[in-house]
Amino acid sequence: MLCRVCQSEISQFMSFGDMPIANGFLTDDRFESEYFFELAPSFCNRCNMFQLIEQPEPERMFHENYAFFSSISRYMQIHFKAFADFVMERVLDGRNDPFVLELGSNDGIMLRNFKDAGVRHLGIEPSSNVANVARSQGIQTLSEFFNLDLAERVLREHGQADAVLAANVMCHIPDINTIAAGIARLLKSDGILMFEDPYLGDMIEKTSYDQIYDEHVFIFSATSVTWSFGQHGLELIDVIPQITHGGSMRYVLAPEGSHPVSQNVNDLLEKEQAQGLHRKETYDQFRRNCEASRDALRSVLELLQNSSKRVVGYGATSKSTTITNYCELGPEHIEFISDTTPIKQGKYTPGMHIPVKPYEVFSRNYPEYALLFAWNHAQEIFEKEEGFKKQGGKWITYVPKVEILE
Ligand code: DWN
Ligand code: ZN
Repeated sequence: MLCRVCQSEISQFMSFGDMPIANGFLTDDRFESEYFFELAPSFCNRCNMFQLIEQPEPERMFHENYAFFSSISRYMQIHFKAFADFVMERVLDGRNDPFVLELGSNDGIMLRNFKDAGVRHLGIEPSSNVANVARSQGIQTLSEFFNLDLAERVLREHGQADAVLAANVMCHIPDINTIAAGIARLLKSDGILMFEDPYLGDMIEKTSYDQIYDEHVFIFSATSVTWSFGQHGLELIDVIPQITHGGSMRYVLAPEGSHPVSQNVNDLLEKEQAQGLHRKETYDQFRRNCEASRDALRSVLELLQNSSKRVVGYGATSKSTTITNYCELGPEHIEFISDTTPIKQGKYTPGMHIPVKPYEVFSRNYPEYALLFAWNHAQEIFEKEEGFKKQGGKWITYVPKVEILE
């Protein structure tokens, strides 16, 4: 297998085994024909990109029934308002009739802030159901996959972009060279590319291996972003850590030489060296950490199962598909998973087929334990689940370590 960035020979350093589509929540008549692939990560010694060996076809993951709606979290709405404000202040301020392009704009959670401010904008969102939500709110959205042809069309119809944005999107696109070339073509000579994604340093530090699933073909670091986008004349000029999704990084890039490079970039590159993100041994240790985490979580749930305790999952996240399948947790361990997303409710989780039920089923009859699959939203969830705790309910978490919270 060749690295998706630099075409060096790469091989997997571990396997999570056969995995279904992470967001492929399904009805029971689909169990027989469910699709599986081998989820196996790899690390390129040359360009330092952490990547999946195999990724299913994009159409299997992003389609008219895409199950994740960004606006489901109140905190994420606040986060994206702040992201948009940051772009308006740092990039758009003082520019004449600026144009903002967002890749993977989902239900318009970020672009709605530009729309409200009267800024020219366009979202590219291949999953048509979430794109339709954005359109219904007057947010300009095209429901297509981004590629060089589309970049040319956007250029013809809207002109060059002052800012190209992406949040939790860039790490989903396997053909990173085409994307980077397309963005380089679209950006004004003083334009800015900003994207944020789960950060490799956080994932390694916290053993949050549930960031690894079909959609996340890459887990970026400052080192790998410098390499991959540098090939296309885009320079990393700033990095800003984010607490979202359990530890993310916002990367700010610009046409080479057009902007000063912040000291933050060098500091983070040095930190990544010190953390050993370039060393094979780091990933061997990560594999051992994943195995230990899996064994610990299984033990806790088997113990609770043997003492007939009620355990319910909280948040049918994409991430939970990696956890339940890798740890082999099924309905015998987890009665159901509570989730507020209507399209997931009444269905079963991919692979392990745990029922997904509306939140009210959880709150009407609290279980003794709730396994927090949406651990990245812990603060928001703990705030609204005082009632569960008051009734003696206990949370089980597994990031950064498996524990029952007292
Ligand atoms: O990168 C991606 C991120 C941004 O979103 C995508 N590949 C897919 C998705 O990943 P995820 O499914 O792991 O994201 P979340 O935000 O951790 O999912 C939270 C899930 O939990 C949603 O299904 C909604 C649900 N939820 C809930 O039931 N009650 C969430 C909150 C905050 C709640 O209070
Ligand atoms: Zn490489």
